Amino acid sequence: MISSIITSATDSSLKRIADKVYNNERITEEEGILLFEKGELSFVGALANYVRERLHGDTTYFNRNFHIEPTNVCVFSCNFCSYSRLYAKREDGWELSIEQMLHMVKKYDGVPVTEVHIVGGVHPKMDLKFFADLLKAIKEHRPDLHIKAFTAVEYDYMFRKAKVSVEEGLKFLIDAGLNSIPGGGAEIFHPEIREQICADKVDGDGWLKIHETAHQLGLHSNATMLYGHIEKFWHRIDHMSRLRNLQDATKGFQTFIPLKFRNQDNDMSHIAESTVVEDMRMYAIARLFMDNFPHLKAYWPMLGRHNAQMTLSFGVNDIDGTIDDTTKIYSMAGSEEQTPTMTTEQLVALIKQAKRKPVERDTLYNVVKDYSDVTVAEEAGFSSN
Ligand code: V47
Ligand code: SF4
Repeated sequence: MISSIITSATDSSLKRIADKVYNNERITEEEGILLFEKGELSFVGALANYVRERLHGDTTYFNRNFHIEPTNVCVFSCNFCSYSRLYAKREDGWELSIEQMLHMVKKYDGVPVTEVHIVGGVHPKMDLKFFADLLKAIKEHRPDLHIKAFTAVEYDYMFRKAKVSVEEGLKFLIDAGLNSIPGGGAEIFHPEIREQICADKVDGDGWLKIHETAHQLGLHSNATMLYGHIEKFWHRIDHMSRLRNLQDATKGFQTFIPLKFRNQDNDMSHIAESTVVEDMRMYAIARLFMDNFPHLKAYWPMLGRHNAQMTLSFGVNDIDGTIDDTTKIYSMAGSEEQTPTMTTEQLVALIKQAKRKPVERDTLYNVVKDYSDVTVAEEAGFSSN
């Protein structure tokens, strides 16, 4: 199969890239850009699928988690954000107390979730101590629950406000119960784009520094990239290259998550969304370029479950979790997933329909349960209509 992909490439540079992928050699930034410019979906898709199967076979991970979004009030004003309400005019804003958030955690008592994902707007009154108290309260109630919390944007603001270094701040939160860091806030690192879409929050170097420090302290983290708006292909490669370089140094990243820009109700609504073909090419090229990232995730609440299912043939080996409708960030940005809920049975059915092997993982990719031989009840299964 792979040899026919290599020989099918008519362009000699593309053939050279296919050879490199086959021989497990790293592709350069120039080659990454060439893939975006010239690599047809069938070509990059087949190569990415080859890499995916070399790394993971048919295994497709998901996890059982739920989200807490402490607030949608935010001091920043990212142009692509449909979710935040400016601190200055807090109409429609919500601000949850520690008691309210603990109540959300308690709703999962007896439910076998393994992770809580906490992320929200940047509220000036929710400070380092508030969040440390929140983590402590959650751990006290449910010590085994993995807390994946706060983006580098939230950390940058809360640490600067508390006048502590990144290292001091992270250590403080680790002591309170923090277990890992999600990948949000990365957007596009290159200043040429960042200044146009999210000028006032932490810059690319600051984002990378926070993840580097977290890795040095023994935490794992994820990385995202917001694509499909005003960026050019080379900005995507620049972004992925910075992540790939940091990963060479720390090996602390687990998963790369390309996030498709959604254009509803934000200041970039005039920009058309990327096509499904472009989305699949994005995933495939990410799989080929990010050779030191063990996992590639499609976040189904944002992409839609049918397209997420398709990504499993284009390099993706993880489709996140059975999250319930506690996350608003994508429904507010125009995702077709207005109430993003999938039961474990539906997720398993979705993965099996794509002829892959569903495996429940915890946040650190330890296997919780292999669902290969579990028969999914038809009426609970995933409908492809
Ligand atoms: O950083 C905001 C994105 C991110 C829009 O680490 C938008 O496991 C598309 O990072 N269109 C936050 N995207 C969410 C996030 C995440 C999600 C799931 C799993 C993990 C993980 C991390 O949401 C933001 C931003 O890039 N976002 N607005 C929009 N209109
Ligand atoms: Fe605030 Fe995050 Fe929205 Fe930017 S993307 S405005 S930092 S909530």
